[in-house]
Amino acid sequence: MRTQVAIIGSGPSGLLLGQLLGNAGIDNVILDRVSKDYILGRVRAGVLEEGTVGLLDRCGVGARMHRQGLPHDGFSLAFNGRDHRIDLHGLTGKRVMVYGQTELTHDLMDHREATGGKSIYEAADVTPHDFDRDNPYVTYVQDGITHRIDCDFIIGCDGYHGVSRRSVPQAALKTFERVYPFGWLGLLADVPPVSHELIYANHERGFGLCSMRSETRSRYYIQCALDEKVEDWSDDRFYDELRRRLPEEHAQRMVTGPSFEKSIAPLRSFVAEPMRFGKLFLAGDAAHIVPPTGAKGLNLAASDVHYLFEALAEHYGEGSNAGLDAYSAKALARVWLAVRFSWSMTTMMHRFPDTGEFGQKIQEAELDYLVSSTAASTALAENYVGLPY
Ligand code: RFL
Ligand code: PHB
Repeated sequence: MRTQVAIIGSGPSGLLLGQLLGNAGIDNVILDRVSKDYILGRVRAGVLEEGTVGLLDRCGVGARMHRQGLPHDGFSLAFNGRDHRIDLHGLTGKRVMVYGQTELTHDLMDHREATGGKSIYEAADVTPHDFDRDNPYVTYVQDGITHRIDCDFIIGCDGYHGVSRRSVPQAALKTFERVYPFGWLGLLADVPPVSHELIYANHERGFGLCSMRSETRSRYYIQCALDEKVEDWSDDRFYDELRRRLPEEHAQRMVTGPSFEKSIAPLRSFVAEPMRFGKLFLAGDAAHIVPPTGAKGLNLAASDVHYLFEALAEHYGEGSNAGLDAYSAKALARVWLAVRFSWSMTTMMHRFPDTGEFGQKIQEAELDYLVSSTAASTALAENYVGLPY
């Protein structure tokens, strides 16, 4: 088989890029090692920046998001028994959209199928070859047979554990990493959210987050130790712990009900530089990971895809490689701003092993300053709604 662009990974980055390329008449194939249903079973991001919303509209897949998504004009920071609203719209003129990654992925998969895009699921041993030469290709195994796809470019959209980044010679790659000494235990339940906006809570027992997927579905998280087992957390134990970390007014109002998903995610900051090796380009989690506290992971994947699509369109449309040559530096500049923001939100909101009483007071003072200074609130809001690209 031959295509112009072979995309490894059918998560949000791969699907978004595939759709933009397809709409522009650039032939592409998406390969994923797991099935569509498996991908749609993962519960992940929930907050989309305006840039991400715009990109989905540009792809032609925004209709259901605009019908069912929840535009949010603000969120709350809770600490010291009270909560304080950050007026995103008032401070920046922008808002965010609460719409689950699962739904967004569903919309992109449906649209790809409807527009005749080629996707190969359950492809084993996907391997990029010869991306340092003129004629790269990808091989994969299906039903015991090895297949080959010749292409102009290979795009690694295969997440943190994917094969693309690992195929690059170690000496050509510099990585930066911070592993946090805790995780997030998340729960999904069909109960009305405790508040109509998100609440990020700092508490001496640890961080808590009240998010949602709709007006009837809540997504809640609590900071937990890395060695915790999901099986040890009954729904009741989870809700009790979350309530203890919230201001009284919210704790009392919380409606509880049986969960249908519960999982623990570790927290990490990670960046691999550069994001291009000859004819192989990395995008999204394949190149960088941020802790979810800033709600930036999926949104960074979208900005990478924006830069890469523009560069590929310029290559095929005008025969210029300027965009492709600039891709890594351009994407990394925005990546590092989001890495900094996610790290700083994580540091300010979580209980670390050495936080202690002094650290707790410092966090509360920082939060106090953030919510009482318009300059500080604006800086927070500007980062949260997404820096321009
Ligand atoms: P994905 O979604 O991981 O998709 C990668 C795809 O590649 C496939 N793959 C392979 N295919 C072929 N061969 C191989 N060897 C392969 N290895 C892997 C996988 O099967 C998969 O289908 O990466 P992508 O597309 O770059 O998207 C990134 C986002 O998924 C991620 O950044 C976000 O989910 C992060 N994130 C959040 N981001 C936000 O912007 N806002 C949020 O509110 C937010 N909340 C979150 C989050 C991530 C979380 N977890 C669980 C990590 C909350 C959580 C709890
Ligand atoms: C979510 O709804 O899953 C979510 C929202 C905000 C975050 C992280 C996760 O910062």
